[in-house]
Amino acid sequence: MSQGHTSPGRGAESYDVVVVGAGFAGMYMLHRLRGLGFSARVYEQGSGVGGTWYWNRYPGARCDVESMQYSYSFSDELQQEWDWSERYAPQAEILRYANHVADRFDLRRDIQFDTRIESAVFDEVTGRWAVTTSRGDTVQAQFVVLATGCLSNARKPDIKGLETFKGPVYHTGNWPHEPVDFTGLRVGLIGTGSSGIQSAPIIAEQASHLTVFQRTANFSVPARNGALSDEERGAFRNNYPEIRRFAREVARNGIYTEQPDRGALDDDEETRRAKYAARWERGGLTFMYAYNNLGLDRTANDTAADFVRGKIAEIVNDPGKAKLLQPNSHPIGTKRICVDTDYFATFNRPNVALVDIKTHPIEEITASAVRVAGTDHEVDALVLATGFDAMTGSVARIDIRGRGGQTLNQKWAEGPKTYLGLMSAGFPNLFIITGPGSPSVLSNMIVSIEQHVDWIADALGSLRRQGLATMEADRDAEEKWVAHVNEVAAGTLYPQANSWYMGANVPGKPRIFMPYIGGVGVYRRICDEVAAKGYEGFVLQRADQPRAAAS
Ligand code: N01
Repeated sequence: MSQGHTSPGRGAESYDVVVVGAGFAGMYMLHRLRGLGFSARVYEQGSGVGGTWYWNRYPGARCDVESMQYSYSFSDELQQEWDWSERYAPQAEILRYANHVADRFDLRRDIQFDTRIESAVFDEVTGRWAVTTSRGDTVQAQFVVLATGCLSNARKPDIKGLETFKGPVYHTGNWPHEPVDFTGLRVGLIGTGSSGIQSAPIIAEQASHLTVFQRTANFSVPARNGALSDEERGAFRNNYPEIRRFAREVARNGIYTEQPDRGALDDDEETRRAKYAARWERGGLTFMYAYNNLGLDRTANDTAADFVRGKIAEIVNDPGKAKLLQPNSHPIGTKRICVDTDYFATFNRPNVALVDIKTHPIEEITASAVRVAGTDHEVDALVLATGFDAMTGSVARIDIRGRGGQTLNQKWAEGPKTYLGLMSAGFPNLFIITGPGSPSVLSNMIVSIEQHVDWIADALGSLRRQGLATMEADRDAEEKWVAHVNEVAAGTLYPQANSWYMGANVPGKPRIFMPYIGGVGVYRRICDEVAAKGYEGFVLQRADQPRAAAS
């Protein structure tokens, strides 16, 4: 393996590693690779770092994991010096943090911005990848790491007439970089997932009128956001070693919080309500950690769902609107639970309307209105909070060709297949960070990102020490892992929801539960054991060995 950049010059660059994406995953991957002396180049389609936080600038965008935990742990100096202002930092602050990290670790000199990766083709003779960019350059690399993000491919809905709308149309996942002013405008908002639920209250304050078009009512709990005090920051900073250890090794979802030791049906009604009420008051995602069987047992789940439905009825004055806002189509938590500030109360405002598009789907969008059940809802601007082609969408946009010219899209036509979510058989030296088959979107993403980056960095270092040239998932190991991922998911309530975890939000996408639901601690132990056993389930080869495909 070469060290340092080699052969500069247009069209002739060659690196040890090409990293695709300069979000939190790509930035940390670059930092680790540099530390190991690998030459690396990061390509980023945006004009700056930050990935999802670079694109998702919609009003009200903030993280739903507390910032003291949604932050890198790899540098103690970094986590001690950065001051988060609020419990859940707003998007602009998270983006400032990403830029601070890029500057502090001098990352920018190896990142090429405004450049998409169009294709990556594996050459079985040389054992290297040819990676082509949107600028027409082709670079060579021994390894490719996809740090493309799980929720990066914003999806416009296929609604008749959308292109005929005369006003501006915004997508929450691809928001303009200039401020958008809705003052005096009638705004239509389509979509009531996390993005719609975060943005509705802010848009309602600004616009003259907001119409929310709801297909599926969603469960949401209050964020209880607020300024962080020095004491609160200190409580984390002074205990970071234990908090980070717990998040990595014990918590299922990578978040430090008390773990429930009993099921919902082990308590009587009164105790249960008190526990839910306490969690509701505290706010945040960990509402679902009131009991340990809410994701497993429908009767237990119903108790939490009923509690939230009751809260919606308490908050929303109009009983008709309240009923429409109460989710009934899926167990609570099986679609990503939302965390909001005043979402349900927004429907008490006189300038906010709710339109049910489940019973009567949108017929069409005209030049100035959204037509539902024969009624034209006149709007001046449209906000699409319609989500993403999640987990596989960004990977699918790259033409990736492995052994025998097979494309990754062909291989994944029936659903993504990976070993540990890290590699896919037939695609040597191609790694995916937080890919399908790993805990990924079911966890605090930064915990999972750091785990994957460290594992990949260690693997590359190990290959180099042993003089090995390629690493590839074994097909048997991959099949067993895919079966295990499905089996664990089938034991939960998650597959009951039409969620983006299942690919259900994209017409024609195979319905497979994509992330690994076994928990980040369990998953980390599996990955560590695999590495300790000499990368069991992976085929490792020297450059001079015959390049037989993995069994
Ligand atoms: O997207 P979504 P999102 N016609 O897919 C509706 C993370 N995130 O951007 O449910 C009409 O959840 C769709 O309806 P339905 C977080 O992990 C985090 O909101 O398919 N409606 C749904 O209501 C989150 O889960 C944060 O019936 C259509 C909505 O659009 C993930 O990103 C903030 C439609 C899409 O909801 C995605 O969230 C934001 C159509 N044709 C996002 N197509 C935080 O950290 C779709 N919909 C807080």
